[in-house]
Amino acid sequence: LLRSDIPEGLRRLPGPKPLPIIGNVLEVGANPHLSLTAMSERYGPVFQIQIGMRPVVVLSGSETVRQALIKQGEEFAGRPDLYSFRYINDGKSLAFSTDQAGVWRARRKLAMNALRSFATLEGSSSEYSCVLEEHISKEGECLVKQLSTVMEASGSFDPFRHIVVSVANVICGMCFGRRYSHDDQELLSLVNMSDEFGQVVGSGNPADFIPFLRFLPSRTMKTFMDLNARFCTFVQRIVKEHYKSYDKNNIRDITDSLIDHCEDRKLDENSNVQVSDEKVVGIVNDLFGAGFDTISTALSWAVVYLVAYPEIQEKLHQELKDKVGMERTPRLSDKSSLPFLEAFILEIFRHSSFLPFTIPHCTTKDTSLNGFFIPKDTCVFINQWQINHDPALWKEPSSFIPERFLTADGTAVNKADAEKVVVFGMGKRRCIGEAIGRSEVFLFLAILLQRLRFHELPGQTLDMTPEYGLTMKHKRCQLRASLRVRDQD
Ligand code: HEM
Ligand code: HJJ
Repeated sequence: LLRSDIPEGLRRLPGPKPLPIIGNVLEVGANPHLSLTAMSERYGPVFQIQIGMRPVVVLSGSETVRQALIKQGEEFAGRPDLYSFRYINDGKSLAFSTDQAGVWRARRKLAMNALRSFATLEGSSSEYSCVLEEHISKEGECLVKQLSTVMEASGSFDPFRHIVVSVANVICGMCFGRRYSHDDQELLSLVNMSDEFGQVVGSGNPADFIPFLRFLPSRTMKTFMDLNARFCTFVQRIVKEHYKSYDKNNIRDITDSLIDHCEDRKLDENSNVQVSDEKVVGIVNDLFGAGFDTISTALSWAVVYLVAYPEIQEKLHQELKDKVGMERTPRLSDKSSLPFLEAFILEIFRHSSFLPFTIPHCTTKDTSLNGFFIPKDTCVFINQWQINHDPALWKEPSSFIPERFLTADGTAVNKADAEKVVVFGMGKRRCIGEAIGRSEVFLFLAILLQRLRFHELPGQTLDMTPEYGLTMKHKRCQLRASLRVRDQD
């Protein structure tokens, strides 16, 4: 961009000097959340890097991100056309495609309504406040059994491997009206590859920006493409079965409700169809993918933190024992009486920042931020990790201290502090699964903490270094758990 192209009164974006062809790829490196946070200290909350030949604007700082995504929401609500996004859901993903504003808005509304109505639906008995609670409760109980069975048989377990199946079953219940066994090979082959999914889709993957890299053989890229193909085949088969048994008077799950929306539209002579049936029913791919990947990552981190901080684990169990007791399963309505658990979850979101960047955004028109000019169609990275570790917002940001979220008397979570944590994005593109995500993390954890005590394997040290990606995961590990028996400490 020439200086003369910048409108009067606006400044040119600061940032490191790019090398020819590769731009700043070397400085961004393998951990963009760390390198781009360091750059924000040098260049400020709005700066520009170049990945390959393409400029990317990086936003940090709570105020700047709020200004862009909320106050100037419309201008920052686009998605860039990135190479890897074309393979997700056949290029028809709700979250990753470059749908125009009208199409994206219509699909997002459908997805939100479907999620809301199938989470809050009445459960099968009065024991449960809603089907979401029923699914989590049953899968949570089943996970406790599964972990103790594996402990007896093998003496240790990989927490992610089992958590991901339980979490996938909750979203499968709502989306498809069915669940899978912990040994179902088809489901396992889908949900056990989310590391590769996240690595390819994570902000700053050079292959998204530098075309010649696409021709180099890459195992991760191949796994990513295979995974997306299998994902589509898996969902399409379920959708076909739903079309066959679809009954307008008995809408069983989210898939049925999306099919129903398409059928209704066909009967309506005035309907002005702008979104294809495929794009409507394809929403379920995103719900399923987002529904298992994010929550299983959060819970798996939670278990690793419990093992790393045994005194916190005991305090959490004690809180459950005091407030819920050992005689019944915890419920969603117990949340307000378990402030330490809520603080622990917030601190996991903040400290791990396992979603370091949102999905990349893109400007929808020429705009400006903090006095800097940003042209239309510029790719924008939002650094959530930086906000969650900003010394201007947090005391000792690198220490894991759940108590930082409690009020002085320790009986409640401080709402203002809770709201400073950013993991669901903000504004027009913010997560639509936030309520479900928070409920699942809370209730699964409450059930696990009530019934199990997690330990490290003797002689093994935990590696808590995250592996960079859309969702950052800890390295796979082996842990142990023992059942907590009633009336024992
Ligand atoms: C988008 C976080 C759970 C569905 C997002 C974004 C973030 C996020 C950071 C991107 C926002 C942006 O681009 O600015 C999380 C976290 C979760 C979680 C931390 C759990 C702890 C879920 C669940 C669902 C879901 C359970 C659905 C069942 C979506 C969808 C989008 C999205 C569809 C795309 C929205 C759009 O592009 O308009 N989420 N999410 N998420 N999330 Fe979540
Ligand atoms: C997936 C893991 C997948 C999709 C979508 C279509 C909608 C994580 C953040 C937001 C959620 C955004 C969405 C993710 C959907 C996954 C995820 C995987 C296949 C998919 C920021 O994610 O292993 O496979 O197909």
